[in-house]
Amino acid sequence: MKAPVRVTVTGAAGQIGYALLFRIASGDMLGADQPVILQLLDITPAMEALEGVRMELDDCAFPLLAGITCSDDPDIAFKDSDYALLVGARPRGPGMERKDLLEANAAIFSVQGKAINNHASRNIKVLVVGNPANTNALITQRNAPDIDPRNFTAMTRLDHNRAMSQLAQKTGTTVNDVTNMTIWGNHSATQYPDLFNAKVQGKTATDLIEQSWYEEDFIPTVQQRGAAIIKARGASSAASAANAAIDHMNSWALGTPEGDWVSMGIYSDGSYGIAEGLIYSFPCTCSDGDWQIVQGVSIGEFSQTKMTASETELTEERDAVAHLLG
Ligand code: NAX
Repeated sequence: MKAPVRVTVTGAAGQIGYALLFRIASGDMLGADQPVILQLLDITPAMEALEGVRMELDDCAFPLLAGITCSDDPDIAFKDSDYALLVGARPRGPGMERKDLLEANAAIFSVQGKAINNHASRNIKVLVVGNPANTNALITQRNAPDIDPRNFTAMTRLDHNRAMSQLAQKTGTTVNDVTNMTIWGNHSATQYPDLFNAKVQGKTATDLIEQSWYEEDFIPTVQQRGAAIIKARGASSAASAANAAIDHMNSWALGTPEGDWVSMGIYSDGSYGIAEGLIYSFPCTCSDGDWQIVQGVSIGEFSQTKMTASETELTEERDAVAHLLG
């Protein structure tokens, strides 16, 4: 058995946390041979609820769970952390403008970035789930200057998985037949799910569906799926978001299958003309615990317009929180 690794989860007392922690502890994220120590962070008023989650984790008697700490102090929760899933965020309150939301979250993620910089493993892999995920990841990264910017990522895997299911259902196949899906850009309504490069049983997806379905049905369905779930369930997606976080970390740590790729919000190196330093979702392959942007994906005019619109939105978000970027 390997030595345990430390996994920090923030917002651990929330609904995504509840769907996430048990799967990390059972080995779904890092494999059945990798023990984990969970370092759970939430805010002070949530400590009692978090204690209840800890009791339930204990009661599962997970063989891979080598320890649990609960804290409201980021300096403790990020100590020597090898993996961090930043789920806790400030939700949009009544009357709150988008700028207020960005600012409230920027304050949280700048504190956590500093705690990571000061206390975490130098090789920590960070996934930001809490919204606005890409910009929160940017703020975290910029406040952790001693850590490689490649180690900070944002989650677009839920959008990726949603797009795979929608395409499989439309083409009468299963998700096992769908490969090479890409979500470009921001985890927001400007995200662009790309079917020109996606494949179904090895065939180009856009050859199998009508352009009108793609533009009028598929793209809005994927972009608005979160809102549809809130409307139906009366609460935002939790189990599927937790599942996507598990998938993201699993791909990053253990690799992607030959010939396929995944979508990850990562530090742009300028590939595809996207401004360097933005956290932008690209098609990525992973191996040896590292990601690479897939190069040479074909981009037509339709794709380019949508990719640029999402880049513009991310640039505006970045500029709105410029004073907190460290
Ligand atoms: P909940 O409100 O159920 O839980 C959030 C938890 O975070 C609470 O326990 C709260 O006390 C805690 N928290 C707040 N501020 C904190 C801080 N400074 N430090 C530590 N913990 C803190 O929300 P939940 O449904 O779990 O969603 C969490 C976040 O995920 C939200 O920002 C949500 O918008 C985002 N999502 C992101 C998705 C993605 O694809 N990237 C999809 C799902 C989800 O909507």
